[in-house]
Amino acid sequence: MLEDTSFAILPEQNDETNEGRLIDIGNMLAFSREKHVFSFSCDTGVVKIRFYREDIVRIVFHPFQETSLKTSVAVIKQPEKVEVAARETDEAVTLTSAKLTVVLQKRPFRVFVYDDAGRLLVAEGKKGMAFTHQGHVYCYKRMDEADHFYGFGEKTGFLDKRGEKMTMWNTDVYAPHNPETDPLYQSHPYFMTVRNGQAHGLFFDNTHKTTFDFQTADDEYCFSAEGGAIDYYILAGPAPKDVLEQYTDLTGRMPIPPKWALGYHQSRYSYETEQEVKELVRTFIEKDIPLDAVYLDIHYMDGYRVFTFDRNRFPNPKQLIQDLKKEGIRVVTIVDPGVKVDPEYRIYQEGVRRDCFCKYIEGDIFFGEVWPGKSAFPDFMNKKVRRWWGENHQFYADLGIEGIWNDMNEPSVFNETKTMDVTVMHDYDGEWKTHRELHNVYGLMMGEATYKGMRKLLNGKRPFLLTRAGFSGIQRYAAVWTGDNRSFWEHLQMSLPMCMNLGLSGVAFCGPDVGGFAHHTNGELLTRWTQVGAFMPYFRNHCAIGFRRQEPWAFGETYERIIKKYIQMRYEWLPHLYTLFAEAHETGVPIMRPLVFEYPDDENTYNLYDEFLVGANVLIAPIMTPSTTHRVVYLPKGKWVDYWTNDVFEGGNYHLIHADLDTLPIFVKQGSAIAFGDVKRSTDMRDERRVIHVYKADEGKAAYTLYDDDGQTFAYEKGHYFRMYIDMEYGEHFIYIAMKTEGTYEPSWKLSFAVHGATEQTKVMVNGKEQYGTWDNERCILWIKSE
Ligand code: MIG
Repeated sequence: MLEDTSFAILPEQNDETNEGRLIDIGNMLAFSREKHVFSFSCDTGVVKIRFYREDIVRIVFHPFQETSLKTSVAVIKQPEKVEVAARETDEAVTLTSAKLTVVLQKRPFRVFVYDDAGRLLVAEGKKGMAFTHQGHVYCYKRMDEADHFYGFGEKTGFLDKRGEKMTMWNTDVYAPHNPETDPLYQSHPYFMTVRNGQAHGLFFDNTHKTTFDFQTADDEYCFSAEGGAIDYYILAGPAPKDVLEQYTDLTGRMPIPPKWALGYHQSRYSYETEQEVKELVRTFIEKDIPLDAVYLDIHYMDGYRVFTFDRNRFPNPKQLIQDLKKEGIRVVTIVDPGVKVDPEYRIYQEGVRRDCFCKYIEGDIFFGEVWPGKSAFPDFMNKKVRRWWGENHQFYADLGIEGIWNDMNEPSVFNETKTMDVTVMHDYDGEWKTHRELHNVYGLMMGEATYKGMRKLLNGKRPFLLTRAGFSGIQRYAAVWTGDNRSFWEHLQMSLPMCMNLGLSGVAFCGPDVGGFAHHTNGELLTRWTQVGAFMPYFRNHCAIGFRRQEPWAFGETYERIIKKYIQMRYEWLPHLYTLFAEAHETGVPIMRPLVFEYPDDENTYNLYDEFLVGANVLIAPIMTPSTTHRVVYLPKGKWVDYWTNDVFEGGNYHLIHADLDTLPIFVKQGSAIAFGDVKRSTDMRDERRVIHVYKADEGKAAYTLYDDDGQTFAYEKGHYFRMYIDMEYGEHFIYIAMKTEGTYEPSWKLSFAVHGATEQTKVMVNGKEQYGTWDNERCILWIKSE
């Protein structure tokens, strides 16, 4: 027993003050400038500051080694050359760019950041930067009474994270996902502060386990890490969309996904045989329910060996995949990182021979139990390994597969710590780093390996990648689904703030398992969940082994009819959604937005978690409790049109709304427009029409931009796309529409307009020519053909 040895009187055992004693950074002793880098020597080390843009400044302090300006793999931006004026007084050094002013107080060293209007964005007080001798680093900031906090990636709970304490450490949590369940699969050490209608951002670029504490004190918050440097960026805002643009300039944006990735996807753990998949697809076709992808979970593999097919269960995968593709349906296969230890298995052999697996410092491969049994884990931190892994996807590409699903990539290991030993080493392109430091980016780098590999293999076609784990920057490679939720109403409710905060963290393409993964769903829950899912960026129904089936028809005709209607609506709304995906690709803004994103002046929106916006002007207020046909909807300022009835509601108010089981409450902002396409069985089917639904106001101007392209290649990167700028001008009795197009892509569809809020007499001019529409008396829509 340890107690019986000298261990019992070891100094650390008895020194309670040693653990966690905070050491302040101390005073500034000297300041120097070398071109774009400003250095401040302090009592305990050197702080370096560099502007990345006029509106982005980076601050770094390493208490234990030379302060380096190397970034983590999250950051892809090179700093720009920014004009910065430096001024020194007895008390402080001031650095000023066109957009930001950073004041470095000397005694003690404290950081203050102001925007160009002189507003104090970030301030330090009693505490600033600090550390412990155990290697933990801390950064304290003042918390204003008016501060509200968003982002942090994938977290349970409500929208506003004020009052919360959150940890970033990618973790496989099968159950439960409760309000206090933290962390989950993703780490995004980033947040946005909204204060009195203005926003700024903070990105803490540290891959260790980090903690964000808005709970311990009322007037200060703290972000901290178990190792590494205090290395953070202040993003000036001032609007939420500016913060997103700044943050995704640093960490990257989503490529435009293939259109099929935006359709309805059906999954189950697992569709176990070729026969089962065929029957599934046949049912979708017979019932005329749209479908773009079927997922193959772990049963498709031979003994859970990645890059194999079980030939008993799937005798002819190539044929199957071809046949499905003829129907416009893709197959997405799961790929986990764990490689089965089996000397006769090519991937394992290659991995060992080429030195691709994570190892202990002494050279022994790390083995862990996962689905295949004892397994080794590729070291994705290494470029050669990433290339090797990527190239192996030839196996899938040859079968006609264009979509890959990365699971268990936290990495999850069946042991007490749930992951790889933190002392395992990574060969970070020649530098040795422990898993303790790089754990949180394992999934991100697996994503890079997979995405880049598939992109090469698909000869110009866009791959689709879905991932469970990730870190800041994961949006560059993958869509994110929120892991193992359950078939509870509470989990439907939770999926809204979770996905909205993911969106505010740069992950525009995300969604939960519709219907719930574990536990038994029911018809009503599946129906309500499908209604919401149809308007979330990623739309997949997925269910765990051993639980009640939850395909659209699983609960009888009444539910099936409604579920089908909403899946069809997804396809009708696709042109609008696709336009929003293109916007996210270009500017980093989310597709699914909390109301605070568009209305940061309106405090009613600050913790509004049970409604969301699709783009700027469509508001979704789902029913998320059982046996419920009414709810309160908050509409922000402006006039809002009920999508179903065309009734107009005054914003800045709460309204009691009635919604039967087959109604998802949807409101469209008066004055705005939405592009619709045809209901199709798959996104592969030809587009015949585009209808721009215009929600006419009595006065004013508005604009809508419609984006389109071939939906499957990267030609859009070279200007082969279609963009139409539509300007609307409204008067009581008229509407003027002007259009301009851009890009070389010529769509196959014909354009028309549907004007809501008009009368038969409303005068319509399109590009200066008067149009004579058809009046639809029943729906109160004026239909206008264009050209
Ligand atoms: O521990 O592959 O989150 O979607 O169906 C279970 C089987 C492993 C976890 C994923 C889930 C998937 C399941 N996987």
